[in-house]
Amino acid sequence: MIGSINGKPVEFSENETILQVAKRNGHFIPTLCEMADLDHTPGTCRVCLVEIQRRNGSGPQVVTSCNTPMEEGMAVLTRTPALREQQRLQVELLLADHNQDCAVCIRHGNCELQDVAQFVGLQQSRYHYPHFYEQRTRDDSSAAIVRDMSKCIRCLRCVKVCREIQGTDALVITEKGLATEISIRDSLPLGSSDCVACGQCILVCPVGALAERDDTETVIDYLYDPRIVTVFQFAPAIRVALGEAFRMPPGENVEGQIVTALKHLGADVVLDTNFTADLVIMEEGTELLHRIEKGGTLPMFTSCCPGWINFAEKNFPEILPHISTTRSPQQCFGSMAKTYLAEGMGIDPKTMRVISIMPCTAKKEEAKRPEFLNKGTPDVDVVLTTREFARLLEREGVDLSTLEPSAYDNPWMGDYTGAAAIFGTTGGVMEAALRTVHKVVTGDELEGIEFQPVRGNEKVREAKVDLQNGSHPVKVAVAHSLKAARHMAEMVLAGEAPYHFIEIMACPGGCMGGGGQPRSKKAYQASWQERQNALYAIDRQRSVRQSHNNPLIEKIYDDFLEEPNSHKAHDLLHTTYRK
Ligand code: HC0
Ligand code: SF4
Repeated sequence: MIGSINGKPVEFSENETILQVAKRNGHFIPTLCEMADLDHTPGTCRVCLVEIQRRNGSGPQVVTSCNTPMEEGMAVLTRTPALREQQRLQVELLLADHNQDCAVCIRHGNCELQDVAQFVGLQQSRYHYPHFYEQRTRDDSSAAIVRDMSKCIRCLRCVKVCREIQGTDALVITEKGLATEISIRDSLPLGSSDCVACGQCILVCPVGALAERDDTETVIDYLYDPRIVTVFQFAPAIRVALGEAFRMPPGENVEGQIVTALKHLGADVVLDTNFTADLVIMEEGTELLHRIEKGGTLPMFTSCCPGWINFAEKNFPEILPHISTTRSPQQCFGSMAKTYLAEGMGIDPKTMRVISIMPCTAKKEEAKRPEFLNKGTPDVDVVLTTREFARLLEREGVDLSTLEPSAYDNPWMGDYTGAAAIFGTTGGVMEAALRTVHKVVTGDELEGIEFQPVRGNEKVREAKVDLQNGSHPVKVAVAHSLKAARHMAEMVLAGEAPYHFIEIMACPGGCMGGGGQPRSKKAYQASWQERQNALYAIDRQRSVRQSHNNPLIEKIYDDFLEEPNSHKAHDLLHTTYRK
């Protein structure tokens, strides 16, 4: 089919919207509520206006391009004086009941409403009615996420993600017209609602209405205090995403630059969550084999994703015995730092502050769980998301893209294997575990190392691992997104899940798609593929690719933990769940 945009012929297929055709042909139309890869075109922001003339001569007519289909012979104009005037007025109306505290907003400089205000050339905001937005909710009851409805433009993207991707459905639309607000189901505060703190809604929020709780100030306090020894860890998925916040190509591995940047900020010790990912494989793999051999509760679920743990505790308490008792790598790092590392380096744990950089908002809540307090002190003192870390670096004048990489300066918890690196993608924890379980059961390394059947991006994947002697064929499944997790949990409870081991990651894509990662203005899952490719590339480049072959893992068991699942390991590396 053929039409025209701005006088240029365009080809299109049936059911394509004007916006889709325009984008494909390089005609820019500003949008605020639309999000293509979420299939979200509510038409509520009314910024994507275009002028159309139909083949039958009707028009000109102004329509929203995101939800108007392109038609045979249709002539579309995206830039006319009348349109500019209407778009400008529309943006002014959006700003009229919007809290305009832009200079102190967490989204300052990265806000899509600021972008459209620039696009329409707004030089002053003629209408501003604080009494409309001042009555709206500001909810900071969650340890992970702050909701400020005085900034909400009611694009409904968050409702869509929470309902259709996560199946959590914690957010609802209340009231009508000017009073419309995104609220929490059953009028609960966010912190005590069905919300699991996954942060996926933040990734799609175009403004500062949904954001991570900002803990950068606490980290700066620690860095500036000479009495405090700061120990930093950063997660597998950080190194392949942080560069995006500094205009580097998606998927660029900036691990060495992160070490340099942290040293520049005055960090005392910089180590890697990947080390404790290897440790988790030893503990979780051993636990799985014990459950299989001794008739324990099966299938066993992975336990490292705190969004999943929150979800299971809130929705499926009967399933908690199925979840591995092994703490997440973040928490194992915290407890090892304040015992093993403190002892080894001669640091008083009372003066030590463990600071995590995580792609995840739920990790902030995880660190505050009472189970992870040791004599009232948390094992992990503060968690920054990738976005907060980028802001911290900007505040301190550090441009990551200009730094030379450096190596870890500490022999204790800084080396890791390829198995640990892939924890950051869906399927990675499972693949890492299978590499080790295979060796433990058969005495041989998994042939070819890589286990392709658990790779990919389908929401649920399953595989069978032949452990050669045939006595332990292990059936596994991988699920990502909470909608897929719900499906798995229901299957297990119905006795219909023929698996031994199930990996669950709350965020689509796993941690690389975490709710704390740099967000894109263009798409919900913009640089997934590049991040995932980069994690697999790191794995291929490591000289050691199985957790059990990490010499520092052998050392920590020899010197400190005795053996996987020992009493000491249970005290320091395992946990319980809340019914
Ligand atoms: Fe993940 Fe993790 S892999 S949850 O996705 O297991 O956040 O990157 O740090 O803890 O290692 C997140 C990422 C981690 C943990 C690890 C696990
Ligand atoms: Fe829903 Fe996750 Fe946002 Fe909570 S954090 S409201 S569960 S999308």
